[in-house]
Amino acid sequence: MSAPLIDIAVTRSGDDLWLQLTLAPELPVAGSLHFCLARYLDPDSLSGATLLRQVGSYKELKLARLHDIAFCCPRTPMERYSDLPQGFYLSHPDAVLQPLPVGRRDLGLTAPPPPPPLPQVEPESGLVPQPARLHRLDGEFRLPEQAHVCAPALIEDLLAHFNQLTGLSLQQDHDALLRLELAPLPQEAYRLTISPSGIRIEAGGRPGWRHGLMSLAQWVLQHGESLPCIAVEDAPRFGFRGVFLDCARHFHPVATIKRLLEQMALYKFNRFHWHLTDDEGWRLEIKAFPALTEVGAWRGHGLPITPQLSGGPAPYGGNYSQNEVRDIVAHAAALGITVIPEIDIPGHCHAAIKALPELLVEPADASRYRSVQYFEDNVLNPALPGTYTFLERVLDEVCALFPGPLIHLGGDEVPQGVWQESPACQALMRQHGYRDPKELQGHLLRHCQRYLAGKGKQMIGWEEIRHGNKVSQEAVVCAWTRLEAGLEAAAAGHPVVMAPAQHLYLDLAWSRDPDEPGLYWAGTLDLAQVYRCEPAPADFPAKEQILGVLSPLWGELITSRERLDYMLFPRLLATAEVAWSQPEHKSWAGFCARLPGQLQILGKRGVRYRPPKQ
Ligand code: TNX
Repeated sequence: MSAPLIDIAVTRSGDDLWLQLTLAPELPVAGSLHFCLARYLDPDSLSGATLLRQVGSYKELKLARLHDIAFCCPRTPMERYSDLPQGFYLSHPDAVLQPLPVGRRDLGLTAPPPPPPLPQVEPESGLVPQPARLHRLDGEFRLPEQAHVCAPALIEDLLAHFNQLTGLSLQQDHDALLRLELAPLPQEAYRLTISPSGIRIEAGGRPGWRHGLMSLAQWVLQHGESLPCIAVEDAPRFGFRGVFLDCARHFHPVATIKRLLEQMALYKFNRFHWHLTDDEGWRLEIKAFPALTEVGAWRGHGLPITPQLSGGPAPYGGNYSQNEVRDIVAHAAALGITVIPEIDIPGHCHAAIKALPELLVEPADASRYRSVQYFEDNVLNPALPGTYTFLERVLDEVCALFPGPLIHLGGDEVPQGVWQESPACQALMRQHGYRDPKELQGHLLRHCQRYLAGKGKQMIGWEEIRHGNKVSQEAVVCAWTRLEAGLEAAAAGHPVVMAPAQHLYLDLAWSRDPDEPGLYWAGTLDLAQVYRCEPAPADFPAKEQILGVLSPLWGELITSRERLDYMLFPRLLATAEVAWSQPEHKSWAGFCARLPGQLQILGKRGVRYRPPKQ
């Protein structure tokens, strides 16, 4: 570690937060100090420097020959170490950049009392998610490393994944010990029987066989070659069992995504919601607009997109080429997973706007707004022809790349005040008799919904796509602020995916311990809280509108694969059970008993899960 050059101290005054930054005496205090902090810095409160720029989490302060700087972030708590500012550097007038290692970081926090421990239960081998029925049978079956499998169809790819997970080398051939058979069962249902004479998996086709093989893989990974005999009958509660990964805030390489897809298949997830664009980065290659990734995928000192989040002067970013996307889509398909791409519009578009200002900016627009994450130029303008050119060309390529039926268009967190001083928007509102600027959002999304429909695709979006009341009922709504938003959308006739932050946002911190990284705007999330999620209450009349559940991992703090594993596991196992198992088959104590066996599987596969301590 290099010697610290900056100290940070944090104090609270009522609801407000004050930060003091102390630069080491040997530093020349001329030029600018740059850092990232996901809070709004009140410019009027600043002493010891002046604010030059504030864009999202990025701040640039002009130094005033003083070593002590202080400022206030109104009404925003700072309750854990992952909230602290990061990526400090100085830029001097002669353009030299100097990273500043941080020393003392004083949050003045005391750890809260530890949460209740997990229930004391005898560990037992089992499956996650819990199947509808699992009976122990007498005897054992020895599965040799090189057994044969017979099936009424080619299943080499299913076996390849099974072999990769278990380390066995099963092959499709005659004289089989493992038989896959067709049976008149629903899509994803399966029966798995391990008897002393062999193994049989019955299903209506590949989805069911795959799930049966995944259950078998979990059994093999817990028992080795001598498998206790069992009979499993199983079928999912929901058809939509999704995991969401934000690759915009921090970029994750293709290998990390493939690895996540493999873990998802092991726990019977079947939808991967891929968040590809946001304020801090545009990750998808679009041939019609190379600038989207050449400019929009990179942030750093002196670039059109400033440093963000974890910050620092060096260029940071990356994008997925269309070939890489096809590779990921094919890998997912082979694992029974459909990829749902998200192009987040009209808000969360800072990176796109910086990449294509000539198409996306109306020079005469004098509207003033600030997004939840402190961007002041991150919303597309629904009255500009360029917006439609941009979206249609992007959607053309997105639809060609992603064969699944659903395309996610975001729709979330459009800030107040946007469009109000835009002459083009005012004219559009007059033309259509719109009274509320929210109708402009509906206007744009309805256009996109129809455009997608013309290509045989269905729109899906966050709960705010209902704002302005223009998008039709066919649009799938993802409820995120609270469960009730999903129930309301379902009652209004939309198909709904439940992703209530209070239960399923895996970017939330595990506990109130200030050392636990994570966000906490919707509380903290221990394993029990995830497990308790009930996405379709028994007495809710429009239950059939609820397609299933989605567990999001937003990426503001996901700077590495280790952090990704830590936030996801083992919480994702609880989500898997929420998505797959009928409420009457769920049991918190039962889940805790099956957990040690599963953690062993994760450990063997190199997953850096958070050891359960609640
Ligand atoms: C809300 S959920 C957001 C994201 C953030 C997330 C952090 C949603 C549709 N929008 O932009 O990353 O909270 O938890």
